[in-house]
This record gives sequence, structure tokens and C-alpha cells, in this order.
Amino acid sequence: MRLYDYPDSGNGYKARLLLQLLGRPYELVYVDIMGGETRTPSFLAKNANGRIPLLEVDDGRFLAESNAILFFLAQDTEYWPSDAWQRAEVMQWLCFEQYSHEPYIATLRFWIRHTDMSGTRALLADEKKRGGYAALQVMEGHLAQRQYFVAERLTIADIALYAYTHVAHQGGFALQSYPAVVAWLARVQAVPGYVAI
Ligand SMILES: N[C@@H](CCC(=O)N[C@@H](CS)C(=O)NCC(=O)O)C(=O)O
Repeated sequence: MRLYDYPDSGNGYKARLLLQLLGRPYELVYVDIMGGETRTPSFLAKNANGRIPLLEVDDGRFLAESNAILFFLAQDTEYWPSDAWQRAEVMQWLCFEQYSHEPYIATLRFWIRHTDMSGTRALLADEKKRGGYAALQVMEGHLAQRQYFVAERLTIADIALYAYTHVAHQGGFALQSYPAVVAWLARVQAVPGYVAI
């Protein structure tokens, strides 16, 4: 198994973290996303959407989209519940992460760390902040009475949401008003087998 990835990518880190927790061996191939390597003909032949993370399985097939990769790897493991309702709840949080969380928190972090924050990006930053804090508020409300997002144990819902929440400060987000989120981050970090981004 091979993972095409970029060291600073939270989306790639989701797969790296789960693979580590599962103890599954894999080859890591770093792709220079800043140098345009995701848009070369050879990479586009692997993922027409031109993005990492990308998982190549041993029979040569490729799977894109971080949360689809989590879903695939988690099958028949403790990170994917057996109960249908809990499975649906995990899916709910994976969709929330991609629509209401990642486009705000991850995007602003990426802009700040890797791009010039002048012009259009500076104008859009407030909207990214607003959306990111709205997502954190939803997470805070859910975690206020819970240890984990679903089934009171670590699932791929937590892994997906952890990836960019734990580095949200790098996007200018302050977490001190979200104590349940901060406690949950510490809980995930204490899981045996945890690896940093
Ligand atoms: N929805 C996708 C987003 C993937 C994504 O945005 N990947 C970025 C890095 S985090 C990328 O490959 N950027 C390079 C490019 O767009 O060429 C996922 O969850 O995997």
C-alpha cells in the first residue's frame, strides 16, 4: 500500500494517523503540491482531481478523498462501528468536516502558512474565520457531554475532525473558548499509537 501525501497536509495526516493506529505498513510518497506536482500528467493519471492524499492499494487501484480513505481503511476495525445508526453518525461528521469545517479552518491555515495573504485572500479571511468558529461551536456543543464524537470511543469521525482542529491555531483560531474541544484534542493525543502531523 502506498500513500501519496504532503507533510503539512491535515487531509493526508488523517490517513497517516489511522494507518499508524492500525499498525499497517505502507510506503509514503511525498508529492510537492507547492511545486505543482499534483497537476502533472503522471499524477493526474492517478487522480484526475489533482490532489493528495491518494491511496494506492496493492492491486494498483487508487483512492482519493481523505475521508473515503479513512472509510476504506477502517472497515472491520474498531474505528468503524458495527451499529448502523452509529455508522450513519460517523458519516454525518465526515460530511460536516468536509463541508463546514475543512473549507474554513484548513483553508485559512493553508493560506497563512503557504501563500501571500494580500488581495482577495485578505478580504476572504474574515469569512473563513466566521465559518471556522461556527464549526468549532458545533463541535463544542456536541463534545460538552461526550468523550468522542460517536459511540463514546475513537472512530474515524474523530480522526477526520482532529486533523485540522489540532492545528487550527496555525490558521489564527483561538481555542480557549472551546474547553470541550481542547479536552477532546488531549484525549486523542493520549491514544496509544498516536503520531503527530
Ligand atoms: N477533499 C479532499 C481535499 C484534498 C486537498 O485539498 N488536498 C490538497 C492538500 S491538503 C492538495 O492536494 N492540493 C494540491 C492541489 O490542489 O494541487 C480530501 O479530503 O482529501
